[in-house]
Amino acid sequence: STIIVATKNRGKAKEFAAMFAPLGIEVQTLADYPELPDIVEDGDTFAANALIKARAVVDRYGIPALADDSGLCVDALGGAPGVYSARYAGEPSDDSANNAKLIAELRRLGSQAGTDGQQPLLSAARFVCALAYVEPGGRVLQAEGACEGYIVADARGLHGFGYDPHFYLPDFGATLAELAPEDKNRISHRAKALRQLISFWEE
Ligand code: ITT
Ligand code: NA
Repeated sequence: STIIVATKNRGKAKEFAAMFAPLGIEVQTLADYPELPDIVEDGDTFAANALIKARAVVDRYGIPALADDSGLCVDALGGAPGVYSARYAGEPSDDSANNAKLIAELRRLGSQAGTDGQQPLLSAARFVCALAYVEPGGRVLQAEGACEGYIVADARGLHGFGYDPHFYLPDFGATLAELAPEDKNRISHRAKALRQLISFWEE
């Protein structure tokens, strides 16, 4: 079978494709539906934005859709960039500009949250992922997952996307971008949210 994930983010698309593959589910994304107008994500929460994105696809095409709204919440920044993670450094969204702004803000504040071995940690942080699955009849399933870690100044690793090179996991002694994709897809905010969603599906 096939599922439509209402995303234009290639990093997310790749992770969903990998996580759904063992279930025999193929992923389509908005790249396969280019005529859909840009969706205005003006919700206050990840959950609200995920619902907005899923509903836009259901309303337009009359097919079930899954949407992911996610981002990085940094303690020393009072939870920022949060729902603004994609456009932290302005629009259009640009991962390297967002990462540069994140580190510049933490440096400006002189933020420190200790060290892990030799690795200086700038702040505790978490990734959050909200998922919304909406059916044409109106049935809605929502799930959420988080992944705890620390922000580090030096970018490390080539896997993943977005803020991954600056997101350090003490348990692995590595950033999310240094983990093999299959490891990220076991422990990430997105993986946790998807496992929860699947458990709701099975009920
Ligand atoms: P869609 O709305 O089309 O899905 P988007 O990139 O605009 O794509 P969001 O509004 O949910 O998606 O913004 C999420 C931002 O948070 C994204 O730009 C990433 O930089 C960051 N992010 C989310 N999950 C991440 C992850 O697993 N690793 C690194 N950064 C992540
Ligand atoms: Na968003």
